[in-house]
Amino acid sequence: NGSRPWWESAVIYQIYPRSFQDSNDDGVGDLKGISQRLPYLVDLGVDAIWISPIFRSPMKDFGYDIADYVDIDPIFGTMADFERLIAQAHARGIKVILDFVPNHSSDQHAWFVESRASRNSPKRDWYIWRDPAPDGGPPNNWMSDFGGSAWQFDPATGQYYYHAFLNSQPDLNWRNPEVVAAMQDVLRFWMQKDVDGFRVDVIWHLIKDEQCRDNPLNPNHRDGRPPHEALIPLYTTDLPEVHDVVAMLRRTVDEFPDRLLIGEIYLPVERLVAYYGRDLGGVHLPFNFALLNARWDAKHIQALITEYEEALPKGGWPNWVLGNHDRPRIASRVGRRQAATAAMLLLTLRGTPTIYYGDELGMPQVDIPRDRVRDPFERNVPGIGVGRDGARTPMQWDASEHAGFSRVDPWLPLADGWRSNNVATLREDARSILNLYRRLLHLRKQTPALSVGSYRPYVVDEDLLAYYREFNDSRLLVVLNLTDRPQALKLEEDAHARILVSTEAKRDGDLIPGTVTLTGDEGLVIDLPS
Ligand code: TEU
Repeated sequence: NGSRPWWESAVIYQIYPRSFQDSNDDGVGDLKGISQRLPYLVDLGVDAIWISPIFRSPMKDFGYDIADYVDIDPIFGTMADFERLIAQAHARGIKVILDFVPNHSSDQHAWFVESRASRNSPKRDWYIWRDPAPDGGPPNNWMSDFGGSAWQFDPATGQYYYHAFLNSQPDLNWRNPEVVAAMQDVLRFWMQKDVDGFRVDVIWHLIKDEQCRDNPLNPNHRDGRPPHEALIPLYTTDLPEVHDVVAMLRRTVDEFPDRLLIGEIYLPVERLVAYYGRDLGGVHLPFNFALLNARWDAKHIQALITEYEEALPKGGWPNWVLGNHDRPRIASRVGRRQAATAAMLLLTLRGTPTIYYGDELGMPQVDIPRDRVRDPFERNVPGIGVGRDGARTPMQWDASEHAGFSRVDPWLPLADGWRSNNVATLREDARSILNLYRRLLHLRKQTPALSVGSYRPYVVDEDLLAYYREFNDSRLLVVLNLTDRPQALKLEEDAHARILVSTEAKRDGDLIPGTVTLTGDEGLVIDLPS
């Protein structure tokens, strides 16, 4: 697919760096550890890694609170370690995508230290400062995603500053051209080091209402209700002007060849697709989170796929995710048996898939003991669903002490079952979910119909999810049984079709007469005669 950009046929793999591989026995993953595991990623068959933040940070939000955008935090290693990692990844044909967090910095960033020093500081307007309300309280009713008011009073200068997340994550003022210019230079700094792209954190938050008007949708802001009960914030996300900023970020990335821009955007699909931008001048891939909260039901998922495919702008390239470091793991959302069928869904839908590390092992969501909780989100807003730590437990490499992740007690506990559920053990089991990921990833590499082919639903009935993937004269039919009961499927053609991949490997290569039956929770990729 020479004419296509690399990221259309690529499979991206999200690495949470603290939890992937510890190489210096401090219980926390690091860059050298990722380098050590590149052979695993090549064997698995992924094309790119997206690494969550590795920059200098007080780690109040584990790296999403950045104190220096152009330096590596010592807990992950040195800039030399990073330069070695990117050279070794490129030598193995793996692209490297970094996490860009432009919406807010750490309160320990030199920019904020200077901004808060005085009302007349040259950097005062790099952040969002407002006078107290007449009653001395916060300027308005905006809420933080981590609970409570989004305004922090600063006694030294008698004003409040806005923070969409922790009060140690002050929001930058993206209406200020100096902020824009400084952040463009951050992108150039990393692209000059051959970084292949960026996943932009909370890109839909970048522009806030300048009048700081109260959010009428949530008049009881001071009752401290969790943000998730609050309605979509009216004045702090998805403002029309944000698309000008997105287009500017894209122009900056386009100064370098073949670089990818991914946007983290939690919005309904009709607002999500606006981030492809006018004339596709926005982000290449606005993350599609539709499957994060999906019910495991064929009709529902078919509706999500149809809604998304129909909403895409002409030429907009789709993408899908099953999980990330902020959401409960897929294996616990749909159940371990269905996790294999979910993997086949992710890796056979049209568009670029992003695998969350550990999901290829079917790692479960872990219920972290209260005394081991690390995530501020869990602590600040207890009882909101499940905390995020449970989806960030150490990667399980083998059955040795600490699962081969570290030689000391890791920063978070290992998931239950790690002694049998790890790379070394599953790699030896032809029917394991790890080998299903591997077989599908390698099938994608040799089957354009799967990686860049077209999508067309094969409407059968409501318990089977079935769709065509076609490219030139290659025609595949993907059939997923989302129920735990056997289901039969009559193929349109009577001619012989062949099973390329089944979720349990036991039927790979079988010829199908004309009707195929699927056991409960089974998935098949079928090669149809052209
Ligand atoms: O998350 C953005 C986001 O939507 C969060 O508000 C999410 O809803 C929250 O984590 C609760 O699930 C990004 C990062 O992915 C997240 O890890 C950071 O904590 C957050 O931004 C602030 O940078």
